[in-house]
Formats: sequence, structure tokens, C-alpha cells
Amino acid sequence: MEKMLNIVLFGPPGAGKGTQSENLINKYGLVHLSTGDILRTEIARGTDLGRKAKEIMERGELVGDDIVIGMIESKLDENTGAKGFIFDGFPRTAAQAVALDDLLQKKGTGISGMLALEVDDEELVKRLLIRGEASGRPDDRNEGIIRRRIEEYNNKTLPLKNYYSEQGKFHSINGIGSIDEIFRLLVDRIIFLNAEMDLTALETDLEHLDLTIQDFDVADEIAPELL
Ligand code: B4P
Repeated sequence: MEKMLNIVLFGPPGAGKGTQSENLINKYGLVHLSTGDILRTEIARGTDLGRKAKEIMERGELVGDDIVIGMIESKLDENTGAKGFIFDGFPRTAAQAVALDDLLQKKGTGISGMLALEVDDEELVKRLLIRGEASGRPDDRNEGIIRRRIEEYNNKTLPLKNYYSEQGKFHSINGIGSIDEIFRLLVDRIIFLNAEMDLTALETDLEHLDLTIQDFDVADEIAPELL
């Protein structure tokens, strides 16, 4: 199995996940999976799923786990030869995080690390209202709905920090500053993640080599004429 770089880009609404994902896919050639973008495409197409998701998103709430997990599963199946994935806005609940680990494990891979963009609430509200004016995105145009999204994040998504910390995969990144400065912080972390994965692969190879040498020693004792 080839090494895959699978990153969870984490952070509250407006933290810069979508913005930084674009820079990261350009640099690393990873497949970008944004559940927010996929849902907005479904809404634009007027599919059944889109109609269901529209109302929930416009209230600033999270779409059901079954729907988003199913979406991610089919996207993983469509991209079997990928060098890796950036998960942007997914997972957002504990059930989604467990499902993602299961899906990746079935494919012989896993999450390399969670990179969490940390930004305070007032800055988030400011950024999203500015985007709302320019894009007309309904969930970005009303301060009450933006605050509802931040509340959903604090209640249902923030606990995932612990889930990834317990696996030694949580990395905090200061999300305030210029887009270029934050990108450099993310790249530094990815260099670290890549080195960590190379080291683990080397350790596995060494363990295997050690076993092979031991096998030779045993064979030498039992039947020296065979060697
Ligand atoms: P998403 O599409 O994931 O959107 P988001 O969290 O609102 O924004 P994002 O974080 O990507 O925005 P960015 O910082 O790039 O979710 C929308 C909705 O979809 C959710 O509320 C939910 O209903 C539903 N949904 C999605 N995934 C789901 C899931 N897994 N489960 C259940 N429901 C789900 O950009 C924000 C703005 O800040 C931009 O205008 C950008 O230009 C600006 N900005 C970025 N970096 C900046 C910086 N350093 N300085 C100043 N401004 C910056």
C-alpha cells in the first residue's frame, strides 16, 4: 500500500478551511472533499437530498450524519487512486469521525493528522458577514444564523479535538493572520506529518527485517544445509 496523506482540516465556520484547502490541493495534489460544497451542489441541482439539506443549512444546523457519511463514502469510492484527501468540514460529529476511520481502515489507510484552525468568534462573524455580502450565501447573511452555526460547532464538532488528540493526531494552527502566513504554518505541519509517516513505515520495515533475520537463524539451526 502506498503512503497516503489524509488530512482533516478542522475549524469553526469561517475559520479558513475552504480557503486553505484550495492552496493545499494545488501544492500536494490531494483530492478535496468538502461536504459543504457537495451539499451546495445538491441544492443547486434541486435533488431530493439538496431539498432536504437546504432548510437545515439555512437554519445554521448540521445535516444528518447518515446523509453526509453516505456522500463521503461514495466520493472515496470514486477516487481510488488518490495520493490522499483533504477532508474539509468533515467530520463534524463523533459519529462522522468514527465512520471516517472505519471507511479509511477498509481501504488500508487512515487519517494522517487533524490540522485545526483556531479563530475567535468575533473574527468569524466578521468574516462570514463580509462573505455573505459578496456571495449572497443565505447562511452567511444573518448574524443570528452565523452564531447558531458557531454554537452547533461548539456543541457537536469541538469535542472531536479530544477524539483526535487521544490518537496523537491533533495539531493546533493559529488561524488569524494573512492567508499566506497561515498556509506556511499548515505546510510546516504537513512536513512534520510526512516525516512521522516515513518514520513509522521505516520502523515497520525494520521489524519485518528483524523477523526475516530471525527466520534465517532458526532455519540455520534446523537445517544448515538448506542455507
Ligand atoms: P461549510 O461549507 O463547511 O462552510 P463553513 O464552515 O461555513 O465555511 P469555511 O470554514 O469553509 O469557510 P472559509 O473559512 O474558507 O458548511 C456549511 C454548512 O453545510 C454547515 O453549516 C452545515 O449545515 C452543512 N454541513 C457541511 N458539512 C457538514 C457535515 N459534515 N455534517 C453536517 N452538516 C454539514 O471562509 C470564510 C471566509 O473567511 C471567506 O470569505 C474567506 O475569504 C475569509 N477568510 C479565510 N481566511 C481568512 C483570513 N486568514 N483572514 C481573513 N479572512 C479570511
